[in-house]
Amino acid sequence: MAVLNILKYPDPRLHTVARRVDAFDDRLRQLVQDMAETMYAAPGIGLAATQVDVHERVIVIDISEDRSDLRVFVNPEIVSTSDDHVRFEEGCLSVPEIYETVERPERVTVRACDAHGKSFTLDCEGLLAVCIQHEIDHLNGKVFVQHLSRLKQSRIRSKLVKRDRQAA
Ligand code: GNR
Ligand code: NI
Repeated sequence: MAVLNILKYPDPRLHTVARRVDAFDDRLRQLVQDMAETMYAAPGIGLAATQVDVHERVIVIDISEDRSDLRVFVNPEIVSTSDDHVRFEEGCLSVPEIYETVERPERVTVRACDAHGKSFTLDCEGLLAVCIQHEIDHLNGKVFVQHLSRLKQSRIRSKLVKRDRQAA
């Protein structure tokens, strides 16, 4: 088990499009374990492999109060989305201490595999729907700030670069 390093925006590696997983082996299950440990340590409610510089289509999510409901999504696909949209204030472990409102479909149906390659379909709404869409964006190389105006993106980028310089 290991807590992995999380890439921080504007790291260009966050814009890599992840490949599909084709081997449901022990290496994949170790990655899932390490991602779960990293998410719980952060702490966060979700983590995409992209954020730990592994460019494979793997997501972990736990939105439960007591952190006891780990969900694993390998090769997730959104198979349908609601016409209704909702606005939600999002944050991201790769964009520390920045919170901005993003509008997304209110409900999505996701098809994915678990860590053993067994496929399942899940109807998501509320926080789970927000989180799974945020994580699938990461796998497609998209960070949530890319849903904001160019001006807001450049302000966030400057703030994080400046903060990073001061930390160094
Ligand atoms: O921990 C997280 N919280 C969160 C809050 C609102 C909307 C999305 C999220 S996901 C985030 C963890 C993360 O960065 N996942 O990629
Ligand atoms: Ni994120």
